[in-house]
Amino acid sequence: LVETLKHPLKLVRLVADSAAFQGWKTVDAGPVDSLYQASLKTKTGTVLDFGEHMTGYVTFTMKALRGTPDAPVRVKFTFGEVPAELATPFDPYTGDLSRAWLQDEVVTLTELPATLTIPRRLSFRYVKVDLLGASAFFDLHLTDISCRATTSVRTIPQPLAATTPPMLAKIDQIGLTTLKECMQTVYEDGPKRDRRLWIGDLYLESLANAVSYKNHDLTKRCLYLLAGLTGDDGYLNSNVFETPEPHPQRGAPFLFEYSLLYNVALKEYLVASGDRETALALWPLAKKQMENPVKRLLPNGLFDNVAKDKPYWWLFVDWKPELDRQASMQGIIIFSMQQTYDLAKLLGKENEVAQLPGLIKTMTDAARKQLLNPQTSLFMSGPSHQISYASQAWMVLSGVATRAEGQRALKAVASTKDAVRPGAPYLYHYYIEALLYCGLQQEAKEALTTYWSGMIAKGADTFWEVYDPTNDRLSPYKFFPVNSYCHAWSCTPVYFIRKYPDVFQR
Ligand code: RAM
Repeated sequence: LVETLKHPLKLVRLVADSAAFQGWKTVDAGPVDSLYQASLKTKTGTVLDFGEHMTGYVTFTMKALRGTPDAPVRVKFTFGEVPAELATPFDPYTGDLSRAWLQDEVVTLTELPATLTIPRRLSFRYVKVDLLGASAFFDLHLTDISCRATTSVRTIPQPLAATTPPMLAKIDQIGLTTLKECMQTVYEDGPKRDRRLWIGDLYLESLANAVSYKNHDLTKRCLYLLAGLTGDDGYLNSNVFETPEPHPQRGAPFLFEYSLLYNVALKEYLVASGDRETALALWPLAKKQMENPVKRLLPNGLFDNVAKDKPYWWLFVDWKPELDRQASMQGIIIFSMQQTYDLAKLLGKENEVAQLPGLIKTMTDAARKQLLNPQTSLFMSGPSHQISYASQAWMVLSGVATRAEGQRALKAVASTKDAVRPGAPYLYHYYIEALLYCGLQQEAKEALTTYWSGMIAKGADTFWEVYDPTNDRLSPYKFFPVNSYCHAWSCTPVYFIRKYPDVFQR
């Protein structure tokens, strides 16, 4: 990891503002020295602004100002990626992920002066300092606070063409920061939460990395880490941890589509790096993942996304509880089979997956026959014939729709009033990719610009895990401060802008 020492740039004040993201903004509140020189008793609640998002270890120094320290001092530091994290009370906690993800750290100092490093790695731009306990017989002040920030990024990506629209250049820059912060010793999903390697996030991060930082070794490391932790059944775990020793999240449900997307990530890695040796070594694992789709293939050629009599598989697609996943899963499976077959061809291994072309045909024909509504040009999903962005995107990316049909479906969904919209940037990525795939270049550029510039307008300096333009407080975890505000899967404008310069750089 590369380490950089960072210091706060200024003090800020939190101001409630219904027009600001999640109801809170910051305004300047003076130089950092005005905190360092004053008694902390008069400054409790002060917020320091480091001016940019960082991931790393925080060290501070506290000293006596007057009198003799005769008692312990207790301080609370609250770290936030966005202002509302500092202003929203964490308790009573209503979220369904661990309360401990929230970055409030209480420290007791038994003697002064003291210099202390908070053991936990933190991810933040802002930090609030609250004095929780001090003696009436002496005064104290914070005299220094800094962050040893880490990342595995060592290169500076190529500049964009001078013709790039300024907003797209800005989106690219924030995307790069987001990616850099998530690139630690693995591709983390978010440096605040969950701080681990998920296949879906790895796939998108490695796409963006391949056209920017080009740290192919990190991609290779992650592919091997996942491979080495495969379950006894030979199928991939959706997410793994590196420390204290590499291990998967045992007992977590099998996330079916992530196991398939591993193959796509491996293929993309081979194409980007030319590292055949790794691709050949991991090929048997990719081949193995291709055993699963047929296990839930119905006689009518559709994937059984309900499979009541079979063990539970998590079908993710997007953070959107109401989304019917039948059509999306059909598309993801076909897409991953095509990509796996392409990988096989690159490695001269087609004969080992000779079943794939036939399966692709069966599943494609079934989708065309049963999911496409020729009257509306839209793909339907599930018993309620649900219309969603997810279904259209995946029917396009899988090649189920012809180019012309794809254009019609993606145009139609945008004007379908009750269509289920994307819930998170993860699905937005596939939606943009689908627009490009079927030749809607201008629409792709507009959709990308509108969505990601929406976050910038709301103050983002890294892109978020969840973003719904109509609901700032949306959270899949029932408590928005626990959302991740620097999230891997949100960095992919970097990939689009750099991969398709003719569309995005002029
Ligand atoms: C969440 C994380 C991660 C994602 C999984 C499915 O825990 O946001 O990025 O891959 O869900």
